[in-house]
Amino acid sequence: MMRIIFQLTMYCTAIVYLISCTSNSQPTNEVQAETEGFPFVLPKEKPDRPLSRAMERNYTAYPAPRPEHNELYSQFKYTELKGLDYNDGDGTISRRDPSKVIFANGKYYVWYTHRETPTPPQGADKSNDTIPSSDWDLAEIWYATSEDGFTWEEQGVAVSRPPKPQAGWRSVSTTDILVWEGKYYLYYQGFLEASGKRGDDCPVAVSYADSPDGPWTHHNEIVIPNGPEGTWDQYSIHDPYPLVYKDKIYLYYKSDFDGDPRLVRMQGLAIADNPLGPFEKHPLNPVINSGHETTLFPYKSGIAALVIKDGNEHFTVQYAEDGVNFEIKSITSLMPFAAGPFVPDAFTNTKDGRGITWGISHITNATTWKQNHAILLRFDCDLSRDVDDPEMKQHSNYYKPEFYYQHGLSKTQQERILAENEKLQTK
Ligand code: AAL
Repeated sequence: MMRIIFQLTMYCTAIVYLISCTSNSQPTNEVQAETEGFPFVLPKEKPDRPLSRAMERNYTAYPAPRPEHNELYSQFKYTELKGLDYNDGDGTISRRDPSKVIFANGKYYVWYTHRETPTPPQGADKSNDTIPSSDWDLAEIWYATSEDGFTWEEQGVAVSRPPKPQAGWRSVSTTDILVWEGKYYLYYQGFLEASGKRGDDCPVAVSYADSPDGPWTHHNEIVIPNGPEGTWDQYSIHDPYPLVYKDKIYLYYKSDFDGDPRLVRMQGLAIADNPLGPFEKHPLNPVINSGHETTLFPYKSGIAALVIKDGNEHFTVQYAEDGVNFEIKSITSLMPFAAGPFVPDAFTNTKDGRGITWGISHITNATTWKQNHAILLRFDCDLSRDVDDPEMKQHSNYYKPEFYYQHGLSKTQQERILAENEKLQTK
């Protein structure tokens, strides 16, 4: 009897031990995912576990789960250009909206809007044949060259205003360059009235040359016309920006729509086999829902875009595998306005775009609105697959107090706050 009791006790002990062992053992992977926290070391690949939408996106929407490893994330650094004079910033000389930078004849070239007028812009009502309405009214396209990208030598006019009534007789501005089969093409906004008279309305015109130093011949036809009445680009085609992609000319542009003063700015695409057209607008236009000026470059097998300043997706870098369907790849800050990057493979029809590291951008209202004019400056970044600059990948920016206080409240805002305070006190 004693023996039986002993054996039973042993069996029970073994069973209890087995049960306790099972409950203490490591759970399976699935159980682990549900019961344990997200790993301390950020996994490089998307972990096989339930993820919040934010974490899912962090692995699927961006090229890498952290900005340091994201080739399409960068900070932007700025340098004053040497060699360009602005009449002490009195508003009578303006340089703005630079083109892409190209390298030719052993130097860098950039083209831009150049205004030199007896007064700063005075608005549409006061404008006349010599007084500009806006900063880009009564302008010409000029160019400068440089050996290092920091010191620039202005070379003078590239494209002047053609005679009335040709597109651009009032002003030619906001140009960009295409090199195609050994020839050079400058696309630009061709104004037929002073900007601001009705809106900032214009179509796109083009001039061509055998050398980046010109002489430039006006092609006396509009190459990208405004859209039909009632469509998003019926009034303005701004910032024409050509690239060579998929054996064709992919020309991106921006339009203002929805009516002043609620202007919305988005970007479209027009494609051609020939630099002088015909350009066919993409049926999915607008293809970028934000931004202001156009800044794009071949990247891997697609096209990347800096989306700057306006819209829901401002201050993002985006990518379209097919040059059409853009998606956000990074969110950044202090982006260069009207950036014209140096894009070595802009016209090589590449399927392996390498990215960009610098270019020329502009700052508008460089002094005061009374002396309204813009200046050109250099930006640097690391949006390149061939450069690895960890400083450009930092994402905690430190700005001095002055920088913040420059972004102060307006008078109207101060008054609103005062009124709110008074309301509370008199309750
Ligand atoms: C720029 C560009 C176009 C607009 C005006 C001059 O930043 O978007 O060129 O017309 O502003």
